[in-house]
Amino acid sequence: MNAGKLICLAASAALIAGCGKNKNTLHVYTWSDYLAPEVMAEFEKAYDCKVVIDTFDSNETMYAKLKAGGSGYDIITPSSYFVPTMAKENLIAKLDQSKLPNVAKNFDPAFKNQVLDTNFTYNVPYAVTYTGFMYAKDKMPKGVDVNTWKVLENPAFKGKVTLLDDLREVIGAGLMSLGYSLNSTKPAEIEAAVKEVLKWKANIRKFDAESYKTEVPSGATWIGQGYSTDVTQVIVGDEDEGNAPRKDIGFALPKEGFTIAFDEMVLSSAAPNPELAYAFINFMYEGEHAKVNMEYIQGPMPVTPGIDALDEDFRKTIVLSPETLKHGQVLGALDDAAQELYNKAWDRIKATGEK
Ligand code: N2P
Repeated sequence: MNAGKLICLAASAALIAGCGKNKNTLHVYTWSDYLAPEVMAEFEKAYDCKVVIDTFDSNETMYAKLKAGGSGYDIITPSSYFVPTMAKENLIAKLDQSKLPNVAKNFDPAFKNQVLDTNFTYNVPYAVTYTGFMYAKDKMPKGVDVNTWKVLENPAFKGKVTLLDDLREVIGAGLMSLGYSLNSTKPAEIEAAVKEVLKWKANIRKFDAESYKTEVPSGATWIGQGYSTDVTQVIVGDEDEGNAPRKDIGFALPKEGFTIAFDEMVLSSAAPNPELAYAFINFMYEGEHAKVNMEYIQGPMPVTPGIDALDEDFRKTIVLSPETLKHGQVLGALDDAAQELYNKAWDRIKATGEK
């Protein structure tokens, strides 16, 4: 018997399950480029387990997969506004806060007004992203202001724009461009937002939530509606991956308003391994783990000791100032009637032909 086996036999029943080929596995379903590999490796070491990550590119894709019975996931990270829908459908379980001491201890109240449910009934805030434009600086014609949604109607960008394949982000952009609330439920405003987006359509190559990350850097796309974390990852580069920093890429937050959306760690009601899932959420709220994770995702997690440990210049880049945040709007949940209006509006935007 080797030493490893001996240690296993001496360990608790829970840990024995983690030995050898029957290793405990934690299945996480999340957005791409959104968990630091080194933090995952630490977790695997600490809990003698394996973390398996599957990714989705929109809340709708994630939801459709879960509804179709595709589960086996322990932790999922929907955006805040999507949590009530998942709870109503019994896809996720209420959280036992007593199993999450680090969350109670370390949640940073400075982020409170960006989080929808601060009771954390089903959700523990993971990270926040801001939606704006990733753009190629050298492709911007002289005098063009990219800090406005109106840039999308400029004929100079014909075929050179991508928007997210995400109905709340795109209809929300139309609403904010017109000075309405990101969360408007007024039919006339939603109708006006559809018209606004259709005005942009001549410039739009496609609706896609992933391709801008490579296409803006390659020059195929000049402006891509995108998430702050993804854009900053490209601008900063990643030495380990052989990606040089890209000073020629910019990120702009439109002055009429931009989306603030937290993604939440939620526990699947069908989680094969809930205890390991709790351990994971708690682990992510340790200061050092949060710090390393933020350095990888290039966005803030609401974990006070993690934020405090960041290099000051980096902290200033990812934690937006109150002045900048004033122009942001938190993406909120919709009731069924409003959701129906948005779904219909989205179908019209996606359908070809209508201008
Ligand atoms: C993907 C980040 C997506 C965040 N890297 C969506 N809120």
